[in-house]
Amino acid sequence: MVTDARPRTRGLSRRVSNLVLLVVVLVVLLTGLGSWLLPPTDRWLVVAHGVAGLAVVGLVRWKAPVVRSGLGRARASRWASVALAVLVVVALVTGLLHTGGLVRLGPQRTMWWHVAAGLVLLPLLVWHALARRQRPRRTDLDRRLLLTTGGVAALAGGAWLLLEGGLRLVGLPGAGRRPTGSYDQALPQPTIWLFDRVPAVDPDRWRLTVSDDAGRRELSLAELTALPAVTARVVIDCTSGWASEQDWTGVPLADLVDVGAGRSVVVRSVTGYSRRFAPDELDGVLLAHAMAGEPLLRQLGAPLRLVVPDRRGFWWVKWVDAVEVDDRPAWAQPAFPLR
Ligand SMILES: Nc1nc2c(c(=O)[nH]1)N[C@H]1C(S)=C(S)[C@@H](COP(=O)(O)O)O[C@H]1N2
Ligand SMILES: [Mo]
Repeated sequence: MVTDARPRTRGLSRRVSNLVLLVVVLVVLLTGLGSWLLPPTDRWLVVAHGVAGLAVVGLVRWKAPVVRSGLGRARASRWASVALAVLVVVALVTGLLHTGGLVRLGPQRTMWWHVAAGLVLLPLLVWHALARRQRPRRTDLDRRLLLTTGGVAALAGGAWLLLEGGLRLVGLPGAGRRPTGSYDQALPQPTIWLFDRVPAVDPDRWRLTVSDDAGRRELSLAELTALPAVTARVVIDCTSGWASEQDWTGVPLADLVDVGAGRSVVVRSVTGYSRRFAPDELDGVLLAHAMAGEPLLRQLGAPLRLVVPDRRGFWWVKWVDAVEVDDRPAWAQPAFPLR
């Protein structure tokens, strides 16, 4: 055995541990946001998010001395670093509380605070990483780094298993959450993505405008509900941590428009909120006018909303009043709605 190849100290230099922490926090942010882009049956990015989050908890021990000496220096910008640290703690604590089963925290859902902390800390993190830049060196990638980060990853994975097992053992509600981490609710929770508003729609004057190669036509609510309808049991799973399985009744979107190959269909709300779909993404997509056999409630999208199996709630456009086919590709839209 080559004894002198063994690391002399177990820890890493401050510079390297700062870099490792930065990478892990970036992984946490990317897996969190990335999981919103996957079907709600996919678990792996959510698991990776949890494991990476627990790794951050483990890395606090390394960071503590760095924080201590940083606080000692009278830099004005240290308060921005303190704010970053507070936001990281808020994100970790709310993540754990949600995982345990505390779905509401004050005026908002626990997941709302978790996401808000994550989004606000992102620009602070970028600033912090640039202002306190630590240059990586090629020689950083040595055996010690590999062993230490491997150890941290293994510990974080173990902590994740303990946490999940503990939830089941104690019988906390978190044991029954969906692959996305969402909690089942008897009814969909009226949810606004960012800045949208519940509009006032008069169902008598409302029209659905459909435009594709066949031209442009308008349908009244009576005409729409007279079309052959499908009823399907589909789960809506919102990124704010709730889900609800319902029977939705509506007209298959693919029955209403003809989306040729290489084109896409944009589904617009009265409010301006919209989502775009490729022709091969229309399987099971409904323009629903009823839920549980009753016309939609105003806040849940009346008179017409989208039902999108396999997509998170933000794809389920509410208060739809236009469906348009054009030549743009389906990816010609922001990954997430901006309103
Ligand atoms: N026009 C519009 N549609 C929208 C939203 C919105 O803010 N505006 N929010 C989306 C989000 S984030 C979710 S989870 C679902 C929530 O549907 P619900 O309010 O019926 O529960 O609607 C989606 N459709
Ligand atoms: Mo949502």
